[in-house]
Amino acid sequence: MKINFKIALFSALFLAFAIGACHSSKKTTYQKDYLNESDAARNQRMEWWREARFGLFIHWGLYAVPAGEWGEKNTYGEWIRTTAEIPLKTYDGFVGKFNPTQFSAHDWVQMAKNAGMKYIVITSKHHDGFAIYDSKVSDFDVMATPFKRDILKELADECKKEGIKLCFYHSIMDWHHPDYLPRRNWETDRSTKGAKFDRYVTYMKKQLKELLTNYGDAPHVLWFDGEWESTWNSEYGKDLYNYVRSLKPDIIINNRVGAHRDGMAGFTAPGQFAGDFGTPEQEIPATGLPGMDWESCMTMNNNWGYNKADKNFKSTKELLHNLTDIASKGGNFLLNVGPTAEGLFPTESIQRLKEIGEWMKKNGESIHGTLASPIGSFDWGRVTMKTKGENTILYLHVFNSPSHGQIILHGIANTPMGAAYLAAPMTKSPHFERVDDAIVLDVPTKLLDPINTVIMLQLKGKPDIHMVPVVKNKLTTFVESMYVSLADEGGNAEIHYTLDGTQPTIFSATYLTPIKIEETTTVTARSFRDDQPISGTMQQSFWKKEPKASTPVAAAAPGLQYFYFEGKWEKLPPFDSMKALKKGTVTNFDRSAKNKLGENYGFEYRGFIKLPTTGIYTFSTASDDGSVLLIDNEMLVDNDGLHGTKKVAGTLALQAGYHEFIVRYFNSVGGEDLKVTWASETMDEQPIPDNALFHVKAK
Ligand code: H79
Repeated sequence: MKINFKIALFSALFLAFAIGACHSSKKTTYQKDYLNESDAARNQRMEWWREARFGLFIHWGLYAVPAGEWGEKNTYGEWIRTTAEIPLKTYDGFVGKFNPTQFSAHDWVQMAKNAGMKYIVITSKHHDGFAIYDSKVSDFDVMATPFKRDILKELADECKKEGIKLCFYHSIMDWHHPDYLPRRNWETDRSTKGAKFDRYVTYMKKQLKELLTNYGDAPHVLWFDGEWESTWNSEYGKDLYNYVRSLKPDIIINNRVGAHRDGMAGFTAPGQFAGDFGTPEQEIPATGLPGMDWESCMTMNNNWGYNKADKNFKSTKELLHNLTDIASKGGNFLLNVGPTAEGLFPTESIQRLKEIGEWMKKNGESIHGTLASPIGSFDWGRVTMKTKGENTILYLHVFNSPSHGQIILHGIANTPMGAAYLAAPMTKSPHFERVDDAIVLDVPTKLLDPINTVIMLQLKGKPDIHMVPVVKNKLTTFVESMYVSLADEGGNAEIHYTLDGTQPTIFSATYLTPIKIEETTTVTARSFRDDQPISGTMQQSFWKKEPKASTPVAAAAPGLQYFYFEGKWEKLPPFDSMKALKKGTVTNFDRSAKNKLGENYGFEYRGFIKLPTTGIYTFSTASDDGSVLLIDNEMLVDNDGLHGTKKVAGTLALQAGYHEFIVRYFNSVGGEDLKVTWASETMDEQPIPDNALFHVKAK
């Protein structure tokens, strides 16, 4: 809510100068470039967050009033303003209806704390632009509702008391502020005349300053979102990062402050400004990412905001397995609750938080403050790790009893000192012994905990772990022959291998130089030291492929044919059966025929690609939004759908000469991008050059 007291203005200005920053949105200089930080300083700043491993996300705002229902449909969530295309004036009507009299900061914080969560991230402002706190620079805030209580203030006080770190989610995208651009394309009643994006950025910074100065030691994290629209860029992102840290140097900021997130996978494209941690959304990365901080956020049901009809809740078991999977890969889990307009958590969410808490009370030690598994993931479950003084603890999270009732942990050189059930230390401990490079534990078929039984395995000394030999080759196919390169990443070991699928022993061939193969072959390899195996066994097949025949082309002319289309699509329509608005030839993947706005259009490029040699070729498209690439009328790269810049590659064996070649691409709104590359055994990945692209002139 806005107040125009001169004093407030004066003190805001004074503060701005005192910290050496002003509200101008670009080219601000700060006393320090917070992006230039020593590893030690960064590690110290990230310490509590890395130890926490588990937090509560809360999506709460005006969208709780319609509770997911509008007109005929009841599948909406926090996006309802846009997905149901509700005009601004109508949406503003929810302000008078937001009166969550049953809200209790005490109850909310207790539920998070009892679930074993260490922090809470709540929406100070979501995309709809509504502030759930007392904002002096906006009338679209909680003080304009009948409730008139500063929700963040109450939560900040309660969290402080309970030792929970309160954090704020703040949307960059804003569907309410007149200066925010672009408008939604269905929104015809809000003129963009006079709108200035820079003025919006200044406004956003003023709100952030309120959030960073009025809530005691909160917020501990700023969680940005809605950064993917064409108006946001890295320059704004870096400036915002420095601005926030100049006001609160120890704060942690997510990667969505920048402009190069790789879609829902949530990581920032390499080489780009990436904030402090990656943010996979509704997904968990396949493996950990050494040296990277990340946090997977996830809903309990389908929606982030409250939807009264949405009963598609994940089970407590699934949620706990997600938490464990994420911890085993070195990430944090941010689990969401969407409270009602009365101020209550949905009963299903309360139930799940309670059950998670029951498990965490007994097993939380295997999650909090742990490190990623040093030995990967298993069919039977996951592993987390802690160092304790000079020694190491592996937490074996058993989801299913392993086949043959045994857990086999290959490649561990440390002496096992003890094993016990974490939740039931008095229960008879599982038997363990060393067999060659492995520690083998006997696990009963009936597990103590049907969700996740944690076995604590103590090892003597720091982790001394030797993973299986690594195959260095990118490709597993070849045409004539190939050289297979192996490496022992642990060092100080000898690799022995076989080419007939049998287990290598010390009498098998010793790996010295890359292995030449001329037929489809399975390579099996293991590391040995002092004639003893010290790793598990690696097995990889390499396939000999028949190259696709090329096509003779009589009158090849340089360049590709292009066909241009317009329409609103969520994935590629069948361009080959549609009438093109424009067509012609281009030397490469030129898009100058597109409309001025650069929105809702598509191209099909058609012709031949000429390959210099016979071999294995890899083609890729990196596009925002969707694209596909076809060779000889077969789909090789399927990169379709609405997404930020995303790269997909495909590999196949091809004869030298001409091959039919098609690339299709479309952009809806927001970022536009299309890059097409090729690579072969003898050629590094690069954009396909003009002189490889041809078409046959239509007669
Ligand atoms: O607040 C919750 C959601 O409302 C919000 N993020 C979570 C934490 C959210 N906003 N949008 N989405 C989720 C889905 C949007 C996906 C897309 Fe995109 C936006 C597809 C294309 C543009 C993100 C950016 C994925 C690719 C680029």
